[in-house]
Amino acid sequence: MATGKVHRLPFRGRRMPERQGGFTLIELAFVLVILGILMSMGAGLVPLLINQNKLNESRAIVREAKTAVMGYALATGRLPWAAAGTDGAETVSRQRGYLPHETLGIPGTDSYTSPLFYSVDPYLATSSSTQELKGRLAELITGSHAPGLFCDGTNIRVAFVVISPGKNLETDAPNDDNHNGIVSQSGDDNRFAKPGEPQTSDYDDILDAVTLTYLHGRLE
Ligand SMILES: [Ca+2]
Ligand SMILES: [Ca+2]
Repeated sequence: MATGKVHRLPFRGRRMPERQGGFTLIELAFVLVILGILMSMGAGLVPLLINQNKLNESRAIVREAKTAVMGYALATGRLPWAAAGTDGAETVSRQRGYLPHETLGIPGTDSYTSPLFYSVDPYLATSSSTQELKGRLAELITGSHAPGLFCDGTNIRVAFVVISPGKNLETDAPNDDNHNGIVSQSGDDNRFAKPGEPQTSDYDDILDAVTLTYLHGRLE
């Protein structure tokens, strides 16, 4: 009996450290499977994060362009016309086209390197003082002068809109009515999407606008 105990103790003493210090093949396989799952989840997240980042960046660019147009109105007493070309030079009498970024002194492209687009109510591009601009806004608000620019059908009367074509690199309906991928003077009308319209497979434009009442409230 005594010799049996003597033999067992050293045997246990040898095996215990081996089991604590290493992994079995099953444990290793399990860890590798978990790692594989985590890595595939991470790889799937990267494009999603890049997409979201680009979307947020273009939203910020559009918002900054809107602020620059507001600044232009406060400084000059009128809104700029749209630009006929991507150089961004304001083109007199052009209601729809590219953002007049050169006139505003800001970049004219979004995070996808597409040009930004712009449309203005023409009645607000020919005033010559902030007082006159405010008076014209009041006329458009009361309807004594017919408004010339709308969002969400004709529900929202706006002073101007700024648009990024978004991820598909083309402006979508209702911003682009003739489906040529851009907002232009002919072929497109004065009705645009509601600001912040949800992104879908058919519509991924990023549009921001300033309403008549908001701009009226900002003027002295
Ligand atoms: Ca339209
Ligand atoms: Ca688009």
